[in-house]
Amino acid sequence: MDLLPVLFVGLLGVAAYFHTTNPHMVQSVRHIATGKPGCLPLESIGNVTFHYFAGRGRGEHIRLLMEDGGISYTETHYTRETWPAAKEQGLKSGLYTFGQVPAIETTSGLRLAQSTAILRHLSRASGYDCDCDDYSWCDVLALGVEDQTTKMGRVVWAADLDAEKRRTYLKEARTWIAYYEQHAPAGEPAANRGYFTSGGRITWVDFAIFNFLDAHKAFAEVAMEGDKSPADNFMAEFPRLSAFYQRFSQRPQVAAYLASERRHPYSLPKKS
Ligand SMILES: N[C@@H](CCC(=O)N[C@@H](CS)C(=O)NCC(=O)O)C(=O)O
Repeated sequence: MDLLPVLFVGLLGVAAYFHTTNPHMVQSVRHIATGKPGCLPLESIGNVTFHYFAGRGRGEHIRLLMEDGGISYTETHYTRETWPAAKEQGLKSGLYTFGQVPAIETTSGLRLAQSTAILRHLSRASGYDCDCDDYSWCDVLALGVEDQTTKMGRVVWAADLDAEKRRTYLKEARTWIAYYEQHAPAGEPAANRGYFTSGGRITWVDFAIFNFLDAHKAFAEVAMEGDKSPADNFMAEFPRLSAFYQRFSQRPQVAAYLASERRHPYSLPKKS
């Protein structure tokens, strides 16, 4: 019996086994195939229609990632007036799974709701996906952002929001922000090239964390009736996060977007 084909098939079997079980191998093969790093890279997703309101809110980290990643997108810019009909239509078509936005549609045929799911999915197509080793850690960091964002939302949207309530919220939010300070890149030059995961490159969680800090900063600084005291400069208490914030905002595409007219100004919800 000729042993060569047997040996060849055996080797193929061993390679296939490692290919499907070793995350490093899987990731390397996918990197070669798509040209993109990360655990689950995707081919291009085409152009994106971004369904959201004409405001920052839960859409801003997604916009930042699309801007930095060169994903071309158009927006719906819903308002209080246009939203009810859009909601009805989005529910009917199934695009708004829970009758809410953000949601995206892509020319490659993808339809997706939920801001974190959208951010994670777009990251796979733009090379910002986390490495397989960091996959769950990225979820931990992003879900922590989500938890505190929900708490902030309750304060920001409360009908009785005033300067005192803002002060109290920001005082309490420091506990949560401090957890991110502990995990922020440190050292000189900053470890991990200044980003939150171990791979030495930017990933989608950096967008979520930057936006989380930026939303708190904007809330702390926005003018509020009857508040003459200086803005709460909470970021000064977090040196690693401040360095991360600076570094992130200086990324060329991010800096261009932050200074552009495409960026919606920050404003508190109107009291009706
Ligand atoms: N967990 C969702 C929350 C989405 C959400 O609360 N969307 C709000 C705007 S920020 C919305 O669509 N509100 C209008 C409505 O519920 O009718 C996400 O992160 O996408």
